[in-house]
Amino acid sequence: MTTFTSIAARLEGQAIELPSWAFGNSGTRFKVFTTPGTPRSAEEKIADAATVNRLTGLAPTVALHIPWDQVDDFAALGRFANDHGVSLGTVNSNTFQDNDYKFGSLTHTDPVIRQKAIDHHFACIDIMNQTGSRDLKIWLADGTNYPGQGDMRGRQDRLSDSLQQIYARLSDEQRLVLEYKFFEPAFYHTDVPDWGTSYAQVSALGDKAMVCLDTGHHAPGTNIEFIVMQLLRLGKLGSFDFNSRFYADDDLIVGAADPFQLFRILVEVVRGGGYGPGSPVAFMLDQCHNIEDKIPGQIRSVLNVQEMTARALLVDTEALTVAQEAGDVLGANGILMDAFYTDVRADLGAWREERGLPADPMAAYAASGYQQKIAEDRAGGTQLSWGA
Ligand code: AOS
Ligand code: ZN
Ligand code: ZN
Repeated sequence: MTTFTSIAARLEGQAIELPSWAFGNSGTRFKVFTTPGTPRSAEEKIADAATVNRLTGLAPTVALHIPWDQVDDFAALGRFANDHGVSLGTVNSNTFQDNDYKFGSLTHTDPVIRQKAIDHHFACIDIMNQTGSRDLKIWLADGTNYPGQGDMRGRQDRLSDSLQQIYARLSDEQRLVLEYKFFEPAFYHTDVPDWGTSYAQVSALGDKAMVCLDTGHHAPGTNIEFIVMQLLRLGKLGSFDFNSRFYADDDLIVGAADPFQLFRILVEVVRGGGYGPGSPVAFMLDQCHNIEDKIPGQIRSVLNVQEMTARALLVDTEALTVAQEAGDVLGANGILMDAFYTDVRADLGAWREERGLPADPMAAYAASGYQQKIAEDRAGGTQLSWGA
């Protein structure tokens, strides 16, 4: 029997990076709704992220997106973050919002446009040098819409060359994580559609290049925990973009659509050494809050990850191994399900209080008056949106 008391210490130090863009307005191609108090600057996004961390103790870093978070002085932005009790984390590049990239970026046939995309990543690395960030995250919108539109092999070769040039700029302390996605905005093929392609590309680069797994970037029904297992086995799982989805890349609150899937993923993370001190796996959120308030949306998200991590740690691994090796199908399944069905919320509330955190961070946020204050204070100016 594994009890909450026996796993409590392992919850210490859990860190889930927040995406700066989660605090801006977002929506679909049909409508972007605005919310009172939405940040008008990178600093205001960081202040909101710091609020999530203050109430949960789970989110010590904020991911930047360039150029959405472009500022004159990134070192000063880093100090601003530190003053608010957080630090700047992963730098996300953007080669999907410029007209030049209509037919590709790091894969483009035109050497001038491809160089522009490479240079953008060099600029991101310069920013990382100022912020002290470890990870450069690359997600590409590159792909085609129609069979025959592009030479998939040539595009893969150019991607490889572009990534090599970017990789060569990294310091020994920095990493490149390459995210895959099987569709959207390209609909026939994308140039990094799956973990295998990302794995092949980053393996050719070297030890500092890893795969980023976004939980919303797979075909429905994909066994994501198998991919987690395999990448950990191969030593190439660098980071997660956590979110949840019902249909496509919905970017909903992690654990909202399918808590059991989140549990299964975290079981494999723990099993494969992807959790705890020294693990190379960075936990990040990649979400948008289109209709719900953004700060409590992020609080709920990190709490969901924490809760499911606790349940994953509760799996009685010794008993599970015995059942597996004995061919006890239902026994083994039952051991896993016992952990999944364990309600850890009261124990986690007490665990937080012991650490000077509110037992219920959602309630604490609602009672804090922060939402009303930002709604009043942030009158005037232009609210930021995903993509701005
Ligand atoms: C896009 O679908 C990817 O999930 C990206 O990681 C991310 O959402 C985008 O770069 C916005 O930051
Ligand atoms: Zn993502
Ligand atoms: Zn996505």
